[in-house]
Amino acid sequence: MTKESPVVSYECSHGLAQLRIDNPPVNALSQGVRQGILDALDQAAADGAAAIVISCVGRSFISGADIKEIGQPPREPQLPEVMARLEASAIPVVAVLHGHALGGGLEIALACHYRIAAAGTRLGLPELKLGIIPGAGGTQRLPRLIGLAPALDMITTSKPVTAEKALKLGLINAIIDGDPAKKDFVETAIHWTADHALSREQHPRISEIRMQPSDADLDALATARKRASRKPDVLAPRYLCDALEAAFTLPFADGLARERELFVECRDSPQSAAFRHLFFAERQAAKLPVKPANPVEKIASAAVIGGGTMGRGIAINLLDTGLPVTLLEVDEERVSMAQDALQKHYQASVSRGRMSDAQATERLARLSLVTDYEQLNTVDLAIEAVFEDMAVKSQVLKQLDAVCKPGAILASNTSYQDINQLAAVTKRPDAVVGMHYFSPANIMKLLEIVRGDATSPEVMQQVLDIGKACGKIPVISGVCYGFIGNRINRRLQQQAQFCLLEGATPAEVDAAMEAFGMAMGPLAVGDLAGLDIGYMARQALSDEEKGDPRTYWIPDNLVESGRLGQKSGQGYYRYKEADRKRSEDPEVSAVVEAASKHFGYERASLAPEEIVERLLLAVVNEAARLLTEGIAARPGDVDIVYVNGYGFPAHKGGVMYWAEGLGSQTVHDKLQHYWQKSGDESLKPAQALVELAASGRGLSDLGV
Ligand code: 3H9
Repeated sequence: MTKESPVVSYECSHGLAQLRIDNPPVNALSQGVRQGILDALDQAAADGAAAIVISCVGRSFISGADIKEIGQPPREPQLPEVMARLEASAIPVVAVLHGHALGGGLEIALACHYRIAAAGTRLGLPELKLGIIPGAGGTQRLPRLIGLAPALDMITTSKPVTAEKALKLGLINAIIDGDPAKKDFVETAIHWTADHALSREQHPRISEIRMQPSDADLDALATARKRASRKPDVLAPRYLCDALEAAFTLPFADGLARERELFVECRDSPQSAAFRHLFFAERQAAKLPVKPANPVEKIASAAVIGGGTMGRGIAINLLDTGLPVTLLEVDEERVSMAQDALQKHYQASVSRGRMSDAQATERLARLSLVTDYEQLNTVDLAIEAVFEDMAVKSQVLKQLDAVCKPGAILASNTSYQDINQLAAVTKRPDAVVGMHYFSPANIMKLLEIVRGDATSPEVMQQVLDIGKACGKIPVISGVCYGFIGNRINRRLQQQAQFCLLEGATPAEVDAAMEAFGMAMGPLAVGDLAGLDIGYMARQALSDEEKGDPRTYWIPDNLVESGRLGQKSGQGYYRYKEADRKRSEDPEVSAVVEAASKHFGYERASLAPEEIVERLLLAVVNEAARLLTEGIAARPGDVDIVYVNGYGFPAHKGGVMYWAEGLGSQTVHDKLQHYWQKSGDESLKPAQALVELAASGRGLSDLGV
C-alpha cells in the first residue's frame, strides 16, 4: 500500500516498507516529519512489513531538529517519542544516510537498528554550536556505540566525521555504492537490508549496550570538564559532561531522562537564543540583496600575490579546499622563503596527525611559485596580499589587470584601503572586490567581502561561494575605512585609552573585558599584534587623520621607549619568555599616570561594569552609524563580524544582540552619560540611536 504525507512518503512492496523524507532545504525534523515517521511506523506494522528503510530526498539526510521550532512552544509528537518508537520497533529499521546526518538526524539514525551511508556522508552532533546538548538520546546512544572518548570528541568539537571515519568508529554498519541523487542508490540500500537485516533474528538496540568506560575515557571526560569549567557561565559544555557521565552511571532510561532535563534547561536559556540568532545571522550575512540573474561559474583556480604571513595563510586555505594555487613573489629568494614556510606548515600538519603524508604531498603538488605576472594569465581569481599601502596595492592591481584573462576576478586583501580607488586603476572595476581575511588566514573563519560601487552581483556571488567552500564565514561589507570590523573595533580600542586616562590600569581594562567574556582584553590584544604596527601606521597620517591625541598618546610613548608588545617582551605588560604570561609593570603605570597628567585628568577608579559598557557601547554607536550608511546591511552582520573576528563571546549573541537586550533607550542614555562624563565625541549617541530611542523601536530595526 502507499500512504502520502506532505513531507514523508510511505510505500510498502515485497514486504519492505520505504519511508522517504522530503522536507527541503535540509530535511529538518519539523513537526510534520516527526508525525510522518510515527504514522509510517504504524502503517508498516499494519502491513506486516519485514523491514523498514528510512531515507531522504534532496541533498541530505536529516540535518537536525528544525532550529526555527526551538524556543517555540513544543508541538507533539516530540523527538524522544519518535526515537523510542523507532528503537522499540519489532520490525528492523535501517537508516540510509547521505549528505549530512546532523543533530537530531544522527540521533534518529542511532535509534534505528542499522545505519548505512553513501561515501562522503558527514555525520555529527553539532548541538553545542547552538548552545544546547543533544536532546534526543545522542549523549546516551553515541558513547554506548563508539565509546566515551570518541563520542566526547565528536560532540565537543561539533565537527562532523566522514562516512569512512564513521565506519572505522563503528558508528555505521556499511558504506554503500551509488549516487544518492539517483534511484539505484535506494535500491542498493534495499538490497543491503535484504542481505543483512532480514537474515538476523535479533536486531541490535544501542540502548541495550552496557557501557564500561576505560581509564582513557574517564581521563577524556575529566579533561573536558576542566576545559568547560574555564567558562563557567557557558552552560552547554558543562551540561554535556553531566549527560555523558549519566550514560555510564545510570540505567539507559534514567540517563535519557537526565539528558532531557539538561537539554531543556539549555534550550530554554538566553544563551541558546543567542546562538540561534548567530546561526541565522551567519546565513543572512552572506546573502546578496539581489541575486545575479544567471547562475555563476565556480572559481576553479587562484593566485595569491605576496608570500608573507597573510599571503601564505590564504594560499594554505585555498590549497586545503582543493584548488590549484599560484603564489607570486617578487624574487627567487622570497619564492624559496615562501616555499619553505608552506612545506614546513604541511610537515607540521602531518606530524600532528592532522593529515596523511599523501594528502600533504597532494596539496603541495597543486602549488606553483612564480615571480612573473605573465604566469597568472589563466587563473579565475587573483588575491593580492601585499604591503598595506595604496600605491603598492594599486601597482599590483594594474599588473594583474594587464595579464589576467577577461572575466578573472581581482581581489584585494586590504584591511583599510578604498576598494573603489583600487578598482579605478583597472579596466575591469566590475571584477574588483575586497577579500579581507583575518590572521592567521588559514584558521580564522571570518572573511569580509567588500563590495565596491562597481562590483557586479555575479562577482560578489562567485567570491561568496568560494569563501563558503573554503570554510569561511563570509560577511558582505560596503566600502569605508576599516570596513565593518576594524571600523567598529577602533572605537573599542580608543575607549580603552580614555579609561586608562581617567584612572583604570591596563590590567583592570583587560580583566573587565575578559570577565565579560571577550577572548582577550584590548590592551593584551595590542601587545599580541605588536604596538609598533599601529605606531608605524600613524606615522603616515596627518595630525587631523590621526584624530584625538588622547587615543594614541600612551601607545606612542610605550613604543618610543622600546615596548613593542609580546615580541619585545614588554608592552602594556611585561611577559615571561618561557610561557608569555603577562604581569603588570610599574613602568607602564608611570606612562599611564603621566598621560593622565599631560591631558589634565584627575585619576579616579572605574568600576568593571563601566569599562565594559563604555567599550562595547562605543562599538554599538559606531555600528549604528555604519548601518545607517549601508556599510553593513543588518545588525546581525555586525554580530557575525565581532564574534568571529574579534573574540566577542558567542553565547552573548554578538555586540548588537547584547545591546538589543539592553534596549534602545538604555543604550542611548548610557552613551549620553558616558559622552558627557568623558568628553569623547565618539560616544555622542548616533542619530539613528536617538531616533530609535525616541520612537521606542529596538536596535534590530537598524540597517537599510
Ligand atoms: C538538534 O538537532 C537538537 C537535537 O539534538 C534534539 C532535539 C530534541 N533547521 O547552512 P545552509 C536552513 S539541533 C532549520 O545555508 P549548507 C538554513 O537556515 C540541530 N533550518 O546550507 C538555510 O535557510 P535559508 C542540529 C535549517 O548547504 C538553509 O537551511 N543541526 C537547519 O551550506 C540552508 O542552510 C545543526 O545544527 C535546521 N536544522 O549547509 C545543523 N539547517 O536558505 C545546522 C539548515 O532560508 N545546519 N537550515 O537561509 C547546518 O549545519 C547546515 O545548514 C548544513 C547545510 C550543513 C545542513
